[in-house]
This record gives sequence, C-alpha cells and structure tokens, in this order.
Amino acid sequence: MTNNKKVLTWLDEMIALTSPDKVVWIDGSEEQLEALRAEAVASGEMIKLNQEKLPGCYYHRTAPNDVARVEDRTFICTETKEEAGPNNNWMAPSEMYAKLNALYKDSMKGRTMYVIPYSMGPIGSSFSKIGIELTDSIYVVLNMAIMTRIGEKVLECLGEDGDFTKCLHAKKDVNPDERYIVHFPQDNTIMSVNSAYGGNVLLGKKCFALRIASYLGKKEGWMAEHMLILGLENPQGEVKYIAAAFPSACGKTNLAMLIPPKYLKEKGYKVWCVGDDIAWLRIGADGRLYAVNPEAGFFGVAPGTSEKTNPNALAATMKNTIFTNVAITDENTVWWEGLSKPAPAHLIEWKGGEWTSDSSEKAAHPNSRFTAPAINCPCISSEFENPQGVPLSAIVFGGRRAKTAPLVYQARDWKHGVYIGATMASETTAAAAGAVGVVRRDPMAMKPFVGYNMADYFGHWLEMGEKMDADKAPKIFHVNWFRLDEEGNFMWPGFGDNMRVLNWIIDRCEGKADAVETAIGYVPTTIDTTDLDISEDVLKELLNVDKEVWKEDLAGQKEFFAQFGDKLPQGIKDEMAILEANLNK
Ligand code: OXD
Ligand code: MN
Repeated sequence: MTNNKKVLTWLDEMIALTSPDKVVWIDGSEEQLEALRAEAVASGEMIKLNQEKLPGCYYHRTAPNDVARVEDRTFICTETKEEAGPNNNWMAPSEMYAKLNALYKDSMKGRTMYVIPYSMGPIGSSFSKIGIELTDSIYVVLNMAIMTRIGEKVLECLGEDGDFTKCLHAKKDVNPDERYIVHFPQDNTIMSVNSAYGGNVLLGKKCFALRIASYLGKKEGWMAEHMLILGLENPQGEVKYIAAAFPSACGKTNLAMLIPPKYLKEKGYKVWCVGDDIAWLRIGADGRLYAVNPEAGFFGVAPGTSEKTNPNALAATMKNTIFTNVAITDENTVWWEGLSKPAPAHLIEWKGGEWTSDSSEKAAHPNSRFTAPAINCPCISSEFENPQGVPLSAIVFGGRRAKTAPLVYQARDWKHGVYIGATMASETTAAAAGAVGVVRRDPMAMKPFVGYNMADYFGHWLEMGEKMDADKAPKIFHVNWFRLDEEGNFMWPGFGDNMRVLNWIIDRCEGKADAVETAIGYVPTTIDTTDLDISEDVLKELLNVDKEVWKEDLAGQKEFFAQFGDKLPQGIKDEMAILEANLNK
C-alpha cells in the first residue's frame, strides 16, 4: 500500500522481531472492518450487542488485571534522565530496547499483525501528524478506526518520504509484571506490550497525541494539551471557543458537551463540542492561538454517564460504538452504574459473571469505557473537521478543591496564567464532612502525559505566550466546581449550570463583565444565578479567597516546584514571589 521506504524498512524489522504468521494492511474500508468485526465475534474477542437497540455496537472485556492506564509501567526513554525529568519513569534507551526486544521476540507467532496507518487530526491538515501502529489485536484496530482517521488515504498523505510515529503493540499474555508502555521521543517511537486496555494500546491517544506530541510541540513551536475544546454560541449566533484542562475524572467530557440551563437555552445559548480530551494548539497567521482536536472519537468513562448528566455523550454511544468492561443486560444491551435507577434485576457483570441487583459488587468496572465516533454526538461542532482548528478566546484550568480555589478567577496575564496551570491540583474525593482531602499536584492536567522534563514544559508555555500579542492570546482562567460547605456539601450545582461561569469567562474576554482584583487574580463581583436556589451569602463564599488557606497552598506549591531545582523557569519563580507578596499584604 506504500512505497515509503522508512515505513517498509521498519515494518520488515518489526516482522523479523515479532514473527507474525500473517501481515494485514488496514485500508480503512468498511468491508475490511466488517470482516474483522465478524472475526472478533467468532473468536470471542468481541460480542455483538442488540443490533436493533444498538446498531453497529460491540462489546469487549479486558483481563481483570488490565483495566486502566499503568503510570508506574509507563516510561519516557530519552538519552539522559534529566530530559525526562522527575515526573517520568526513565530508563536509558539502549537498556529499554534490549529489555523490550526480548519481550517482543516471536510474540506474534501464530497471530496476525495488523498495520494501521493513522492520522491524528484531519488528514492532510498542516496541524496533523501521522502514525503507524502495528498490533496483533483486532480490538485495537476497531478502536483505532473510531478514535483516529485510518487507512489508505493516510498513506497517500504520508507519501514516499514522509515521517511518522512508529507504534508497536503486542498483546502477548497481558502479564502485568512484564507490561510496558514506553516512549522514545528522540526516535519518534512508542512500544506497548502485555496490555489490551485502551489507554495503553490505542497508541494514537495518550502515547502519541500527548506524550510524543508534547515533545514534538516543544521542538516545533506548538503545544499538545490534555484539554477539551468547546464552542459557546450566544443568542446572536456568534461562537467563541474555550479549551479547558482538568485532571482525569473532573468532568471534562461533561463540560465539553454541556447543555445550558433552561432559561439560557431558551434565550438561544448553545454549546458545541470540538473535543473532549486532547487539543493541539498552534499560533495562526493572524497571531491568535488555534486548537484542533486530533482525535476522531470519544474514549469516555461510562459509569456516571446518563440522560441527566450527559445526554449528548449517551446519544453518541447509541450506534457504531465499542463498549469495554461495562455490564450486559438480559436484552443484550449495556448498563453501568449511574445509567438508570433502579439497576436492572439481572446483568452479566464486567468480568463475565452473573450479577443481581442485591450484589454488593459493581456491575460495570469503574473505568469501563465507550469508544464512540465523534460525529455521533448531537452537539458536535461544525468546525470539528476544520483543518485550521478554532481560535481560542479562553483557556481554562480546573481542579477539585474543597476550600482553596473560588468558583472562577482570571489570571492577570498569560505568564500568571501559566503559573495557575502549573500549580493546578485536585483533592482526593473521599474527604469526610468538612475535611480536606489529599492534594495532588497535576500541572495543566499533564503530569502523566508530558513526554519530557516538566520544568522545560513550563518554559515552553511561557515562550508560547511571548510569541503572542497580549490582546490576541487567549485569556486564562481557573474554575472549581467542587467547593464544599462546612457540612461537606457541594455549594455549586455544576453540570449545565457551569454555563453561567463560561458566560462570565467569555464576557471577561470581551471586557463586558466586572471583577475585583485579589491576591490570586480577578474574581467576579457576581455570577448569574437566575432560577438557581443560591443565596447571596453562598455566592459570596463560592467566590471567596481565604488568604490563610492560600498560604498553606503556596507551601504545597513550593514543595512541588522544589523537585525541579535550578531548571524551574524564572517566570514561574517570579509569579511565585508575586503570589507570596500578595498573600502577605
Ligand atoms: C483519559 C484519562 O482516559 O485522562 O482520558 O485518564
Ligand atoms: Mn484524558
């Protein structure tokens, strides 16, 4: 299917290493994918679900030891340990290649190797990047066909001499002790072995679109971020774009597909989803920052998704979707905790056993997933395929904080915004009434995903800001939907009502909303609470900045930054000093 010598040479080497019985090129045709689905059903790798209720939908179960990303077995193998930095596992490339080559040796004997050419981003866009994944799993092929653009047209675009990211996946026997997810940024190579779980094996996603892409972005002057992208349409039909980064499990997919509260909907406000997980950002010819979603589907967490929490995500899963580790109903449809109440009386749970509603075990694994085509989403943006991306008005950081962060605040400028992103944190949720959970620092929600030294990553953010005029750069904000009152209850309703905060953000970008300057940045004088049962006092508390609590947080920030030693950029040190001075005023 290609004359690209780099592809063919590498493929020959990988065939020699893994010794597959057969090599199949994935051309991207529906006929080929349909044949693979049939083969996976025949072998038991997948189950065909109720085609009347869920047309084109399939089910897959992973091994119980293989249900999530494995950060402790994820490596960044750069020439020096310093290039990978203190937040990544590291091993010298030569040592890691030796270890991996032994594991891959003859690993595909008796199996078929599938060659998947794929594009992250619309095929042919100057934003996009090409990868080729070799895998022995049909499940991976079928998921990649949803999550990325695949097939012959990608190879055409690659041409005879184009460069690509080399991705090798072998399922082997999913032995967790020999599981490795390894990135060699300097060789543009990803190797994954002994897993069959999405985040570890759909190598276009976290491995390429974040870890390798963040490294390429640093080298080439762009950014790969763990961000949703949404368009907010006002009653005049104008759409403004926001990208937002939250740590995993803070509701990124829900925000990306938000449905406005009734009265705003009636006025004509709408939210359009461009992406729910990853954004690639570049400065456009007009000096503004543009965002593209490099993915073509949603690999979303199923539990908690319902008609009430996220009807758009649910609608997206109604056809041509692969479900992984959810429960199966007697009707051969799917169920997970939070989908409906009460739970069905009888289910087949995620491990394949019988389940009844009096069981104390969960029916779906808490990290069970749907892989759904983005085009299924009722609120998918008309700009989703735009090869130039969408211009960002705002970047929003967020976390789960019981007391520290107000509902929303705005950075004074880009540099301060970078500091806000770099000090992002979330608290563990099991906090007892009033008690504060354990704080986990997760800069820009990228701690598990930066493919190089995080201190240099902060430096790259600062440099990107220097390349944009202040009036063109997106304004930077921080939100916290999770503030608790003294009894441990959420003070803000969240979900669709977060639209009220997004409206304030856009108004600020346009110079239309008031704010007061505090020690940490600009805080709203008020937020629209029409139709909400929120008193003035509660709103005041939601927007309150408690200097004593912030002094404690600053101590935690300093501790986190200390690990970077001399590498910490001056811009971060400057902002830390400003915050300290403001808190002591
Ligand atoms: C994800 C994650 O799966 O961030 O998107 O963990
Ligand atoms: Mn994610």
